[in-house]
Amino acid sequence: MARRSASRHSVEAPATTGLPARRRVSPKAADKGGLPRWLRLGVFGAIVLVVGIVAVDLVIVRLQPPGTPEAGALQVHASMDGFDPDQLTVKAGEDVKLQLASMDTSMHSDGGGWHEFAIDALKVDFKVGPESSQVFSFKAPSTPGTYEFYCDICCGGKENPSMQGKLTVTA
Ligand SMILES: [Cu+2]
Repeated sequence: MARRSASRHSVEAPATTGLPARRRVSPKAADKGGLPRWLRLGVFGAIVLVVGIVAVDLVIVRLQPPGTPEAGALQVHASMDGFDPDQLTVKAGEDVKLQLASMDTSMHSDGGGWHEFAIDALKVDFKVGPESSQVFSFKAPSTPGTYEFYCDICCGGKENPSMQGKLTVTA
């Protein structure tokens, strides 16, 4: 009995001392390599804060029209969502001033933030660059009716424009 336990001891002893030793080493290494819990929480909080600020900033930039609206000019905002407004009304024969603004950034792969306001029947073709606006003018036709305007630059193009609207010419 005594011999057996002694021999068991001598056999098991290296194994038992070996295992805890290995276990003890790995947590120590992890503690040294990793950051303290409070610091990890702090870094996470800082990232959440920065991402939040950037998101709010992007929303504010999108809500603000690029450029100052010019008095007496019809305001048309163009973006990948379409024209805003997409219905315009003018008087026959009127000299129309139209301020076209692109609300999109140059980061857009589809057209690089450029948009167009074109009316084929009136030979109107205005283009505006990303996050900017420009005032254009054209003469409304003398005959009342409806004319379609569209953007040929972004998704769909001229054949199947996703950006289109109607210009109504009243008497
Ligand atoms: Cu467009």
